[in-house]
Amino acid sequence: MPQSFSFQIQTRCTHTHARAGVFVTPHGIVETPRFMPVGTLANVKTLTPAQLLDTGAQMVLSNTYHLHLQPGEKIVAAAGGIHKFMGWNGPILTDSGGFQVFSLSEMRTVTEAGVRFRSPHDGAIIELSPERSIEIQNQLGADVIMAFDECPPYPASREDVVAATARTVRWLERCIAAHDRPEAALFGIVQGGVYPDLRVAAAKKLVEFDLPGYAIGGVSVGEPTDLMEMVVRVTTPILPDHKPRYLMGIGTYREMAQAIASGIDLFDCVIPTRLARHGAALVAGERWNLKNAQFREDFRPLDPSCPCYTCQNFSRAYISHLVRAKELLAYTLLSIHNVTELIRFTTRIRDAILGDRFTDEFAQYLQVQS
Ligand code: PRF
Ligand code: ZN
Repeated sequence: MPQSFSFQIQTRCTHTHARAGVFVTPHGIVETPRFMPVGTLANVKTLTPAQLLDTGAQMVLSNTYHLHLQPGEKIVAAAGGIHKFMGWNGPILTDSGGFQVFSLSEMRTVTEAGVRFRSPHDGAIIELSPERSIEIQNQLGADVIMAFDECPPYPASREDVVAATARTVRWLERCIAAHDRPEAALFGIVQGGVYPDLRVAAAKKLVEFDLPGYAIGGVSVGEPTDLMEMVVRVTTPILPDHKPRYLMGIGTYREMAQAIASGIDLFDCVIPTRLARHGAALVAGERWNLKNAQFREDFRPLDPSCPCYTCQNFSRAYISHLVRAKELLAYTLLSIHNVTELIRFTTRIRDAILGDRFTDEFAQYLQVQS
């Protein structure tokens, strides 16, 4: 690991593979396990950095694909890097763009060289490759950068997944060769679809590169939850114990609790901010639509036990009113609550691991599904 990074495990759960750790980056620490809010276009939608800090956020995720399309990495670099540009002085991780090209772009062609697609803004042809992705990410200047990978869809034939997984390993070698900025830690991404032997083989390959951290990708692409949990269970033991592990694009209670029990440390997901923009709140493990009539005269906070600014100052009735009137403040208040809620879920698990109470307190999420 580059000098400015370290990962210390503080406590291990005595019943599962869960661990509580501290990941040190050049822009501060990340106490794990932890949920990372998504700031795709160099902002977590509707939140100022001060509001974001109050949610308990430590590391924030941003996106190579989106920032390359607009405003372009040159502008971010000219601003002094992504931290200065977006006014967030804490740790930042950028995703490589691989997954976004595969999930968001039409008319893409994939070759060994890389991916070619049309800009959804102006139709211009854009090419991303392992080298380009790393170069763009280094210009953006995040603390953690991700390898450029090929994420096969679900379902996909074994043959197709073998090819995508092998290509992801070859692309990783090119990412490592292109990466020349010690201020950033390059994480590798394990692909392999829902084939346990392919996952294990890919993870073994990646570990040979002795990277500062590893991610599990290619999950939550439409497969049933039990298959996703199986993938995490078989892959995690292969990854080095003393390096941070990141499960990409996951952010439901059960999936996070299960993955933490398998030894995952980091998560990201757009769920809390996307739900907020649809007028929904995450409360007591449920999704509440604030437009519902039941909230019109309900003067209690969203969640009386929540310490967030929204719950400390506003009622369900008020938020329901804002949502119905389509007032922009609705989305900010709901995002503050939802992001706080998911981070708080992971910090409650972290505290439980530190006190070795994880399996007692989170038993409802940990039963294996048949
Ligand atoms: N690869 C990358 N980013 C991702 C994923 C992936 O497989 C996922 C999987 N759902 C989310 N984000 N590079
Ligand atoms: Zn709240």
